[in-house]
Amino acid sequence: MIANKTTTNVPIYRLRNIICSTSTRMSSSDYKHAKTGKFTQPAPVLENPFTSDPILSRALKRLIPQQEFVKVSTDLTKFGERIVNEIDQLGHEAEIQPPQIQQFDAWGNRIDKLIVAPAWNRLKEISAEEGLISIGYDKSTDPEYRRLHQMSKLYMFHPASGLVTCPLAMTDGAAKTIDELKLGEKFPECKEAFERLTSRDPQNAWTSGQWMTEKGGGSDVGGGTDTYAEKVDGSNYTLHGYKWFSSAIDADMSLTLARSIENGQVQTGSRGLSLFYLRVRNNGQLNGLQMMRLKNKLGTRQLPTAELLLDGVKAIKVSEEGRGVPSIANMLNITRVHNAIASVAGMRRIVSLARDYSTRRIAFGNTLYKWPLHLKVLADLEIKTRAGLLLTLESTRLLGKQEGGRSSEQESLLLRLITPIAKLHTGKVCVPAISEGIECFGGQGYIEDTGLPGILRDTQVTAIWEGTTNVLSLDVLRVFATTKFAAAKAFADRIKEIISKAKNGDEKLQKTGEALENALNQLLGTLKTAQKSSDFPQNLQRGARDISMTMGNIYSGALLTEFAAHPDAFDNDREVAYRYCVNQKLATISLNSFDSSNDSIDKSIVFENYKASKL
Ligand code: MFK
Repeated sequence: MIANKTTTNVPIYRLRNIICSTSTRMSSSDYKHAKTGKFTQPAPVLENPFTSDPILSRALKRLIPQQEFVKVSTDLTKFGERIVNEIDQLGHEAEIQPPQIQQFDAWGNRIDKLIVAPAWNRLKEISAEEGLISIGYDKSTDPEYRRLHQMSKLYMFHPASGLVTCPLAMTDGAAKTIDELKLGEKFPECKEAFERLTSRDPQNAWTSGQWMTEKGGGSDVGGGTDTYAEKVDGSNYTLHGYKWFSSAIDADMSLTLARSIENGQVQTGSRGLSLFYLRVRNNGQLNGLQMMRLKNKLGTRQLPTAELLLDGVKAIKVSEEGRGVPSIANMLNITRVHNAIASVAGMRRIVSLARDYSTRRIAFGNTLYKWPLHLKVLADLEIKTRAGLLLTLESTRLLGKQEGGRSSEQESLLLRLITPIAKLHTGKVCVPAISEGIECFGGQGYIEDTGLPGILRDTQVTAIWEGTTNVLSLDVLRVFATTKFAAAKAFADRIKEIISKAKNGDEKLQKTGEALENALNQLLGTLKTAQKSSDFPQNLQRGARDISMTMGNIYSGALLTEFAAHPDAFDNDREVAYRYCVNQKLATISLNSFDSSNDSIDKSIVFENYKASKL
């Protein structure tokens, strides 16, 4: 605590307690320690990510029936110990031994040998053993709850996984696509693939790639895909093209998009794309592709991401002609949930380490956590992390309900809407939050071998991967349009249901509910007015991000409120919900968001002092 300012005359900006200013006797044996190096700092200690998480276990207990919960919680506790004692070290080893490609042998033969860290391979084996994909498809468990089990496990695993969670996301997405489109019934290759993608046997298990991105377009897939498919016979094709960002190229198979050539013609745009299944290797040899180079990335350096030349890849067309984008959307909607998990998991990791460090590090005569200024930063981070976790668990809950065949119409609409919102909101919030968390370690946060900078580097991608914030905001508008705003109504109904729970609570909870209600009214009112504008629906595009972020804020705040309104809630839960909803502006939307007269002003601001002749 800051010492009594009036009696000690310590200025307000000085943290040191006056007691520390007294002189201390030093013997020569004390200061000679300098020569033998007593200069160490306390390192933060990783705790079991399940048992040390303030809300995960309590949240799952409310979402999963008792009998299932006991099994899930036993598995997660055990897995948490394995993370601390084994997996985290492997993740670190994967980080410091990034992958390489050896393209030629000594004699000039093209070999394209991918070299990955032994730890990377071990982490993939552990993923299979632990059922990180298979849990989501395990027919012996209740389908409604297995996604909650799986995603909680991935949330714990992600920060320790050396980014093996990336291929796991794509593997899950591929399994889901095969399952959803019943590809196993049509193609024996896909039946085998599904069994292997969801296998717990490391010797048998496969991972999948998701090759969508080309030089012409990461976001604009329809406009930018220049991979062509030449028919061999039936559904068999050869693919010719160049994939610009292909994550985890040590995959066994991939799903990809290409344009079929029919009578020497191809159809341009999104409607010309079909979905193809391919094996990366046939009989140990690369299947008509070359690894051109590994990407030199800001982060995720553990992950072998490459440019691939597809030069006669044997592939099977698994979608109807021209239905590639809606088919691969099955994959996207799963990998986007994984992406949200990764964003929140990164936040949880840094908050957990910063919390521990604050009990060990002494500065200005006190352990860090005793300084209110530091504690407040940690509390703010903790609140954001809880909000992100609940939002992600909500999308997981809804996914489980749908897969279990128990979704109401409202819940199906909500799932479609919350998937892009959870992805974009957590992806956007986690970067500054993790940056703040890094700062909690002072200079040590900037030192590579503490392992801390990697957390920040690896998180920046979650705002970009699987669709940038703007692309995901446009997906929210796509959901509005395709459901004729029924999804927006489902959202409003869900929030109102939570607000009514808050109204029955104590004074703090009531105020929290009022803040939510005000924000919801502002969102709905603004949307309604925007719909009456003569340039509707084009005007919505300008405000897409404000709409999506506002919805993310409101949904997160509502979920914290619902958590706090539960009969078993703690005082802290009510305080957290209150602070999230009352102490910040949830609705960042206004009519200004949609006003197209701002376009020319934006342009003028952005391009001031720029070579105007270029525009
Ligand atoms: C640890 C975490 C790891 C995370 C994963 C790591 C791996 C990362 C690897 C990658 O980053 S892979 C690259 C990811 N790329 C993207 O996410 C692409 C981003 N761009 C988009 O999402 C665009 O919005 C999109 C390509 C989908 C736009 O395509 P279109 O064809 O211009 O959209 P259009 O015409 O609106 O929709 C075509 C059809 O698809 C429509 O169906 P119908 O034809 O039946 O009407 C849409 O309704 C449907 N659709 C589009 N998005 C959908 C969807 N359906 C369901 N869900 C969606 N999300």
